[in-house]
Amino acid sequence: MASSGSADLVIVANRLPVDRVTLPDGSQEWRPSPGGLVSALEPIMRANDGTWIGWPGGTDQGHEPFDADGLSLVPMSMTPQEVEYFYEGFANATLWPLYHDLVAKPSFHREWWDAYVSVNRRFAERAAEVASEGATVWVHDYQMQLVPQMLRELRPDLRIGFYLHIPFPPAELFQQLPWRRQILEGLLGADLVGFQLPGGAQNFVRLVRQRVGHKTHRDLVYLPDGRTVRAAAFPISIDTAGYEELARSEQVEKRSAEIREALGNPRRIFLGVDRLDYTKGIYARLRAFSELIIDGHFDVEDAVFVQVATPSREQVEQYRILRDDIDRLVGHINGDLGRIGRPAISYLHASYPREEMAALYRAADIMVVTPFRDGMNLVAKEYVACRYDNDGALVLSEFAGAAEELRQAWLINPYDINGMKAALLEAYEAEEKERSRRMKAMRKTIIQHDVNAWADSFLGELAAVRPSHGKTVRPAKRS
Ligand code: GDG
Repeated sequence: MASSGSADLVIVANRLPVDRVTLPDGSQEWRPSPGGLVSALEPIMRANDGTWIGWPGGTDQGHEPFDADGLSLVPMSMTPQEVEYFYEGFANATLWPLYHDLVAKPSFHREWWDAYVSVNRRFAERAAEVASEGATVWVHDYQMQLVPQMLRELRPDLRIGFYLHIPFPPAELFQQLPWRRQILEGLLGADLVGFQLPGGAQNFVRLVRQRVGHKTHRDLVYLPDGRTVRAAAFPISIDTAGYEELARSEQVEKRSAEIREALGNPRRIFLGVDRLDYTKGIYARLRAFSELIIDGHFDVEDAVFVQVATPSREQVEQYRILRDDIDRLVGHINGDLGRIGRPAISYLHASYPREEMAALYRAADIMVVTPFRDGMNLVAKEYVACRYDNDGALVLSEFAGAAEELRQAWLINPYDINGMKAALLEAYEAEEKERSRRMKAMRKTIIQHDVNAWADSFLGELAAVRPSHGKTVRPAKRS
């Protein structure tokens, strides 16, 4: 057994919650990249002397552990070849499309798999070094699926949880993976395996029974060594109160009015916010919107579409192809339908601060979220959190995890362009009373199920899986 460190709670994720940025004078510093996950885990990290292990991006070597704002961070280096084989390759060109219903074709390469194994091993070894005796280690997402088993072999004293942020595919698709058994065994190193939806947990248990041959009963897997692994759904959420507070700020209110003004004060503003990813259905939604103009339902004076597409995974070929496709489509639509000073689509290929996102959510009358497959989709929840006025309409794909909770959205099938057009038009024409009825109900859901409830529920269940084992994670002190 490796000698133990001092952290009672260890988070293992592909990325650290900070980015390495180069300043104008050439010097470098760490800058927090505050996402939902960090704000959810931060209070628990503080209450438990937690440590976060992850890659800070880039290929600099020899990073040292450091503290940022009281959080203890352990940066993991990657070589250029690991970035290519492990990150861009196996994680984002094999697993990502395979786990998203084959929206794109996954590539299988043996040397990518080898890099996946060795990077997972390095992360597991580092976690084994920093975790204290009986500590809790929470491993995150599809890039790290072998870590639970590798870590268990090094440190059987640990309580290990794993959470998958993306969908877990049905057996019919997962079966294609040449290394399917290794991935299942990797995950079985955890005491609790968490998924966004019950369907993902069921797919996993069924595959374990069929492919690994372990006995299972409902959400439990019985291993030959006497351990029990539980697989269950923990739908992730957002810092609802934090978003609402931001949305209510004077600065955001002012900026949201400026955005409407800059767009020419149209009657309705449609909005899309996504990483530029082929799973998000950006192309189909822009086509649907443009066809509503062509069909004469409204004009560019009545309605415009703002699409924020945050740059993502730009070294991966399918993402470059997607970017070109969207560039061409937007050019085409604006060329055909726009007027001077009035493009039909305002397309922004950029990343913005959180305040700007909140201002956009405030300015948008119709939020359009149309993924072909999405684990949850936090954008949908963020929009609802910002609509404290109980106004605004959400058009949401049935294939986003969020659709299981946000039942009052205008639900659509993104493969059905006519159906999507009909829903966009309905949302466009909806009376205030109807919008408010739906928004109120959705707000109630996300106020109750926020990201703190998510983290508490996962860690609570993890402690319950093996109650007699390990230390108990102290609850966060929240105001
Ligand atoms: C994965 C799963 C699951 C986007 N552009 C900017 C920006 N964002 C923020 C959004 C939101 C987050 O990024 C995106 O989260 P999503 O959930 O929508 O999608 P993925 O990135 O694919 O996330 C997904 C999630 O993990 C969590 O488990 O829901 O299904 O695919 O928070 O606001 N934020 C800022 N500027 C931007 O330009 N500040």
